[in-house]
Amino acid sequence: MLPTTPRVSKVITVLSGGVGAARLLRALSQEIDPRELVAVVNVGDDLVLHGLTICPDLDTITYTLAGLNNDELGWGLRGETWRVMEELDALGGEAWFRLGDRDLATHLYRSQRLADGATKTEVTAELCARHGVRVTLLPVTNDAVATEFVTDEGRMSFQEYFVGRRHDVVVRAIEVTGAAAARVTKEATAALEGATRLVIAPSNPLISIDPMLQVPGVREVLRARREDVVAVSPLVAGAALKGPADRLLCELGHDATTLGVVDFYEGLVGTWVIDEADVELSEAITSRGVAVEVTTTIMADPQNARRLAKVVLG
Ligand code: FO1
Repeated sequence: MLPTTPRVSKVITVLSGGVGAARLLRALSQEIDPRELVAVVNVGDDLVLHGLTICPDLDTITYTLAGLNNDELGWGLRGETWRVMEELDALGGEAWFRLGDRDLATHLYRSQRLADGATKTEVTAELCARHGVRVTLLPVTNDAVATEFVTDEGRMSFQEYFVGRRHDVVVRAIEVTGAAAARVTKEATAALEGATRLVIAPSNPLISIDPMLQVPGVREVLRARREDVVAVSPLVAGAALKGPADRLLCELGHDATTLGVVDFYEGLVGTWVIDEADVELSEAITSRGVAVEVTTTIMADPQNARRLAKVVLG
């Protein structure tokens, strides 16, 4: 099943990582026809484990839009059971990256379809269709891309750092292997070039959005369409709501504030949406020639999420 460009006149394309993007997409899909929404999704966190291809960001968004997400964990399916992991642990297998019994079906399905010759784009469309997700989800590339960390304790894969070490190790550099040679898919290119508005989700700039910007062609489209690009800051008063964005920004020499994120995306964004807690940064941001909208960016409360969606949609 090939994903088709949505048959609607307006398309909003959202560059997306995991949880923050999933929540924003859910709120946006309550404001507009979900068929008008496309998520171009990071694949730098993807891994092969037990011979299975696992795509955490694609799955987090799919499960969230299908209403099946596990809110407590922030990943995986709600009402999950862990019998396979318990057995695997008892066998002395690799059970540190926990795959729930039901979640495993997604990875089995994807891995078999990939082995059959389907692309990640096609498999994503199939999984979305099965779950009744009407937002179009597009992996940025079908090629292998892996975000890796150069740390004080050696080089680590994404999930070794993120889950294995709970992102509690000093990072010296982030490298996205395969990105320079990866080809952005034709579907993602069409979604980026044809959208009426491009949105950068409040995902981690360094490990969710930048791996996509490193795929040749993506950054260039954003730069050319800067006036149509709206970005939501992932930081509130200098802190990330989830994950290590603030810590990583600091460790890699950026300012761990919304202003630091604005500078990180220099030349790519026309309008910034920032949290009320950061209102005092508005002047500094506009002085960089960028428009600013101030609202609540914390989406835990559905009312706030919808308010944010309205601001993003302008
Ligand atoms: N995150 C964890 O903190 N621990 C896990 O065991 C874990 C398993 C897991 C399985 C499937 C999946 O799609 C995601 C999973 N995550 C887990 C989340 C994931 O590692 C990260 O949150 C993302 O990669 C960061 O966006």
